[in-house]
Amino acid sequence: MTVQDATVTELPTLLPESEPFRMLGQSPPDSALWPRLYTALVRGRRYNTQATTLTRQGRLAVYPSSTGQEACQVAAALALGPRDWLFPSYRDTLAAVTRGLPPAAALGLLRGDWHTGYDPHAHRIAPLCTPLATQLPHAVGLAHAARLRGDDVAVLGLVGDGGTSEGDFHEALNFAAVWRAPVVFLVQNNGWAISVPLAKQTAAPSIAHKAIGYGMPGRLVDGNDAPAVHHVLTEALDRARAGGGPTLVEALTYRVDAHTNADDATRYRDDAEVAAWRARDPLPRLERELRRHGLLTDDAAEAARADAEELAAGLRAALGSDPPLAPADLFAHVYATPTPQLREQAAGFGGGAGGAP
Ligand SMILES: Cc1ncc(C[n+]2csc(CCOP(=O)(O)OP(=O)(O)O)c2C)c(N)n1
Ligand SMILES: [Mg+2]
Repeated sequence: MTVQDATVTELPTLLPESEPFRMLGQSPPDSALWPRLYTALVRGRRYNTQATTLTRQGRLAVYPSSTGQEACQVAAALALGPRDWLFPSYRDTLAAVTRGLPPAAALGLLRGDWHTGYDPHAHRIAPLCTPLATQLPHAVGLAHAARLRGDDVAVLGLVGDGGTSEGDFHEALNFAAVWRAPVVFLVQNNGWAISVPLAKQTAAPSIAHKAIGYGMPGRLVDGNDAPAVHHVLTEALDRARAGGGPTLVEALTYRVDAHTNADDATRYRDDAEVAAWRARDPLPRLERELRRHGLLTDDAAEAARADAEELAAGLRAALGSDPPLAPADLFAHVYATPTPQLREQAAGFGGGAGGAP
């Protein structure tokens, strides 16, 4: 086969959709999965509002809310099998919680703890990653190692639209395709990288199109349609596990809140834009569809709300008390063999000779 033949015969299967893939209002509902997605969305929305409130009370240092993006978060978590791995960014605490991480543990890092706050191996969730896109080469490495060992594991790496401009994104996708690593990349394209709009980030027709250059399929999906995101990710993860290699998925969504509680989004975006996206809120969209098909009763909706309130109360209780701290930890893990200066400082600190904070 010549290069030209390959282009003609294989490109159509690689090209992403021109319109985002959707299921709400278009596909018959899955009566087991869709209500499950709904309950997770209700919990997710409450988790986001509660965590943001905790920043205002000084109980949490910072919180990058995923309000508006919950469909991506819960669909990502629920598409993974128990043996799979999740590689989240700082905005993906909700995906981690939906995967089963205790809600307060997911906030350890954002609370200012010096370590991740949970055991990544126990939960198969890598540490929430703040340096943009650096989680992706790690995701590929784990996926490639699993494949070499013959482990039946797929890996899902999450990244934002801004993160796709990083070298790590390129390196991760390039190696993933060359090695046919069992990894799926989910770009949550929320249109903004803090105050930088997508138009200043890339001139590509879509982020999903970038897949073609790496030699993997690209999918474009409505990121506010939880069943659609779940469907596309499940398909890609199954393909990865079956040895079919990586997939790049772009989910179109919107961050309704500011970048974090420390950001003022009114300085760079219009209220009209936010209002337009609020009208596409993933939660009422799924709720309407479930009710239309008789898959959600008032009692079930109330039970979901009560469950979400319980989650929020648990979070308040967990973050309302100060964690026990060992001040000498400041000196641990700095060097394998502490320097004389560190030893001196540690001794002064312990003795209270001007070293105490
Ligand atoms: C390597 C690196 N450069 C810069 C930053 C500062 N920074 C933090 S968030 C952010 C914007 C990221 O936008 P995007 O990838 O779209 O994710 P979103 O916040 O929208 O979820 C930037 C530039 C960083 N964390 N890491
Ligand atoms: Mg973004």
